[in-house]
This record gives sequence, C-alpha cells and structure tokens, in this order.
Amino acid sequence: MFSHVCVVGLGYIGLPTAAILAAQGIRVTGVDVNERSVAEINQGHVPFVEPDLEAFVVSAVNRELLTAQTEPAPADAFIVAVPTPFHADKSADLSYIEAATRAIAPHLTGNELLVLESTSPPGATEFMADVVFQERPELKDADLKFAHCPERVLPGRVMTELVENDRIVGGLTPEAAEAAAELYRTFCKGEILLTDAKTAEMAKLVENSFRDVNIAFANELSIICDKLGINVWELIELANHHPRVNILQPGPGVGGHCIAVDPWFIVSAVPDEARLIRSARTINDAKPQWVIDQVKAAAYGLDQPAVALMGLAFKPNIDDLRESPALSIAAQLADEMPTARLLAVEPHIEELPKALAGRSNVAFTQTEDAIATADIVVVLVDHDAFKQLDPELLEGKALVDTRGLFRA
Ligand code: SAJ
Repeated sequence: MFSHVCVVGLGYIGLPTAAILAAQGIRVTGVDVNERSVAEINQGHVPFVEPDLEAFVVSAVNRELLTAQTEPAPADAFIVAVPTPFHADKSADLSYIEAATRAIAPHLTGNELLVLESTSPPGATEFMADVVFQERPELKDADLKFAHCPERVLPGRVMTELVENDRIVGGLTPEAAEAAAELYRTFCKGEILLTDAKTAEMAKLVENSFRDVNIAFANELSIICDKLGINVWELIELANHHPRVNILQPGPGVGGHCIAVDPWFIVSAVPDEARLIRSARTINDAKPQWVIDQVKAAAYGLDQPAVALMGLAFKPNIDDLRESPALSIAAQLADEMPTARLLAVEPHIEELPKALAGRSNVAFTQTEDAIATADIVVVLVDHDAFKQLDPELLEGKALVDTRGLFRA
C-alpha cells in the first residue's frame, strides 16, 4: 500500500504523474529544484501548457494532497522524473539522476520503492541503486526496491495517455517490479508488463529509435524525390495503400526532447553495432540544413526577399519549442540571410521566442499578414490552423513546404 509518494522532478512527466497519483487520494510530495515552479504549483498553476493538467493540479492542491517543495521528504515510494540530457560525445548525462538520488537517500528507512522514470541508458537503475548504497551503506541488506518504469506519454495527450497506455515496469528484482506495478496500477488502466530493469530501459530507447529510423526513411525519401522530380507526399500516400507498408511523414527534421535524443543512448552504449540507428539520427539531424538550402535557393536573385516562416513549434498544434527544427531553421536563416525580412508565424505563442527576439530581420507576424507580404512561404509545422488556409493565397509566391501542407 502506498499512502505517500514523493515525485522528484516536476516537469512534463513528473508533474502530471504527481497530480494523477493525488487524484487517487494518495498524498504526494512534489520536489523540484526550481523555486519558481514550486511556488507556482503550490498555487495551482502549471508552468507549461498541457491540456487538462491544470485542473488536476488545482484539485490536488486544494484537497491538500499535493504539496511542492525543493527537498524530498520521507515517503513509501519515490519516483524520479528528472532530465537525462546528453554530453558533447552523445553519451547520457546522469548527473540529474545522481543529484536526485543523493537528495532522496537521507530520507530512506530501508523498505521503500524507488522508481526511475527518466529515459535512461541501460544500467541507469543499477547506477541509482549504487548511488543510494554509497550514501547509505547500512541499507544494503534492507528491503529497498529499485525499478525502472519509462514514461511513454505523448506531449499534448499526457493526461489521457498516463491512464490508458500500457506500461513497462522493470525491477532490479522481481519483487521490485511487482511493487512498482502495484504503484502504477493505482492510476494506469493499461496493461502493466513486468520485466527486468535493463530490458525496461532499453524498451523505451527502442520505441523512440523505431520512430526515428522510420522518420529518417521518410526524410531520405523526400530528398530523393526532390532530386527525381517526384511529389513525395503523393508517393507515400500511394505506397501506403500496400497492406504491409506504413511510411511516416517527412518534415524539417526531428524535434522534441525524446526522439532526437534517446537513440544516441543506444549508439553510445554499442557504437560499433548500432549502425542503422546512428544513420537515422544523422539523416534527421541533417534535414534542417537541407531546408535552409532550399529557402536560399528560392531567394536566389531576389533583393530583400520577405520570407514567411509558418510555425516554430516542434510538431503540430502545441506551443512546445524544445529542440524544434523549425525554430533552429528560423534562427539560422536570420543569421545567414541578413537582408531578408523573416516573418515568423506561430499561432500557439504570444511573442517571438528568445532564440529569435532582438534580431532586426525577424518580425513576429500573424498568419494572413505574413503570407500576403511574403515572396517565399516556408511551411515548417503542419498546424491545423494552417490547414484551413486557401491555397490561392500562395499564388505567385515561391513555396518550400516541408510538411506537405499544400501537397498538390
Ligand atoms: N515527426 C515527423 N514525421 C512523422 C512523425 C513525427 O517528422 O511522421 C516529427 C515531429 O514533427 C516531431 C518529432 O518527429 O518533430 C517527434 O514527434 P512525435 O510526435 O513523433 O513524438 P514526441 O517526441 O512528441 O513523443 C515521443 C513519443 N514516442 C513514440 O511515439 C515512440 C511518446 O510516446 C514518448 O513518450 C515521447 O517521445 C517521450 O517522452 O519519449
């Protein structure tokens, strides 16, 4: 039975998890090093956009089931959901996991469950246990349980997918896996699949690598088709009529904090073997430069061209700019086309993001104005808001459509 859970890291995954546990009547201490986030959460505010999350947080805070603070507290179970960025050599940076674990260690009595949710390279759950035993060697023979339970929720659908998705739970021991399964069963209606910790760690990396490899295939096709004078969108639509073919969609590159990162954890663990996974990463990382070259080619010979940049988010219908290829393309164009007027359009945010603010050749512009003024229209995100646009507005303009929005 879990009556008190401590969730360390109140970001895109930790906060929704804390709030959904509290919704089951479990007392939750949420922990974050960011004092501003802690203060906001205690007032029922969510420091980022995620549909329905705020209602859960408000209710949990009002019922006094969720309290945020900067230090962990004693609890029956701890969930660590902190970032795992990568180092310059693309190996995983476990320093946040280590710091969170060291902060938890003094509060342990010997029979708690510790769950690592952060996406991690194989062996990270074991590393977490090692850190605990370095801090608390006297607990080595106690009944601490360590498990990995990777998150799988899609930003924008987190509150639904937290409940509905199946979950993989991998324990350092079978008892630890069973204990973690019991915790996740309190709110997860999907199937809970038990395994060992290393397989669970790898499963998460493999899921995102599967997607990365398939997007790389689509991105490579788009470059091949451009060379051969074939409409890639029509081609993919036709090929996908085959009952066993399901090609994904090309784009300006792969963004977000997961798919563009996680495959590197596999590559850095087994560099000689992970050849396809590495190639996919390289292909997807190179796509923004290809788009930039296309825009420059379209601008060739134009004096002070006006360029509409349609969308800055990393994928459709969200305001999330993390690792967004659209944003990096916009910033690079601002550097490389100083005489152009770049009209940045992003209906989901209120003002120019930091990466573009203060640049004299970039203006935050409303959709219709940008298209009306532009010589070149660059579609970077397939937001629903753009899908309603009348293609006639594009007449006489050069088009670089990375998302196939105007595919005809
Ligand atoms: N993209 C394409 N073409 C496609 C599909 C996606 O270019 O056909 C691009 C998107 O535009 C975006 C990037 O890929 O830039 C990633 O978007 P996404 O919607 O595929 O995935 P994320 O990063 O939002 O969330 C993924 C999900 N993983 C999988 O679908 C296997 C999610 O379930 C994970 O929980 C999440 O990563 C995570 O946190 O790991």
